[in-house]
Amino acid sequence: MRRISAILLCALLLLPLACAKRKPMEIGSATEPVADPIAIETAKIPEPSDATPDVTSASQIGTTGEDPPETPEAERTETPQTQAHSALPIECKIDWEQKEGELIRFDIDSDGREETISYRMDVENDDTIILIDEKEVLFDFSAQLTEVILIDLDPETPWVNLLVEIDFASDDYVTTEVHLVNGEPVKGVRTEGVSVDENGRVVVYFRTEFLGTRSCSCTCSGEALTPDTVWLDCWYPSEQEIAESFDELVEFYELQIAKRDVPCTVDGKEAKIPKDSYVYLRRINLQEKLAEICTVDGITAIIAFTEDEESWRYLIDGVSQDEYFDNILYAD
Ligand SMILES: [Ca+2]
Ligand SMILES: [Ca+2]
Repeated sequence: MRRISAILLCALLLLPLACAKRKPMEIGSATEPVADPIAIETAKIPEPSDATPDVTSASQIGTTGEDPPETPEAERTETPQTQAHSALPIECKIDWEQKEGELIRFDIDSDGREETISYRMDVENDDTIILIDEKEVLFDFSAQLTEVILIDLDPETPWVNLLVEIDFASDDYVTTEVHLVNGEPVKGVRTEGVSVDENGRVVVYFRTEFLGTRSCSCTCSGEALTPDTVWLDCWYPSEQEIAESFDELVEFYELQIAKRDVPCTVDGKEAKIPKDSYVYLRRINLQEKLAEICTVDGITAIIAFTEDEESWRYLIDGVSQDEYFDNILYAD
């Protein structure tokens, strides 16, 4: 069951006050519906020692460990121009049993007036529409809105950013950056699925077909969501998991088996991964087409690969990776 949740982190928009990291906080869930999605359950947040706790829009979404009283509608919209709200962000996951409508209120362009961010589905045209007040941002493909994250990607710009994540197929997430300039929504970069890590950094997910269909990720910076490194982290089993669940890891295609010696480099020197080695992908560099793999025996090796443009499969030394490894699972 999908849930609605929120994360408050900080970085001040309007005053050069110190930042205070905000813990993820629960807005509510489908099993525990809340009457008002804005009335957010709060989390314990350490107050910055040199900053005055804000009492404006951010605090209406939730600040300290005490549950805030419901804020009357009139008060919510009368946000002072001089507010010093902590620039969030809020992570708002969409529950598909949730009614369409208002997601959140926040002054996303820092003009002192809160915008209402909502969404609706255009069933006839199979569109998803985000509304910032009454201004429509159209996502014109068959899709399901799954998440909206408000985050200040660039403190130099006066606006905060909406990261609108849509699942346009089954678990094929596309995220579009949206912000507001002079009252008009502007669409920015489009990328794959994103999340915010515990340090408030945006993590973008990628899919690779090296050693099977795998998800990998890296942190990104700025409004262009520029990857912080060309090496993408992949999920891989821990030594403990390998020791305790070896057979399962093989059964579920999380370890591949070398069918023959595999050319590679180890510590910068030419080497070969021996036939019958069990390996896993740890990191991948899609720009330079390098894969860092480990054997369960603890050897770390770099494999250079190319991509066959016709089959979209990866080649090692000109030969399909399937000729080198067994137990590779692809997913469409
Ligand atoms: Ca505003
Ligand atoms: Ca900004």
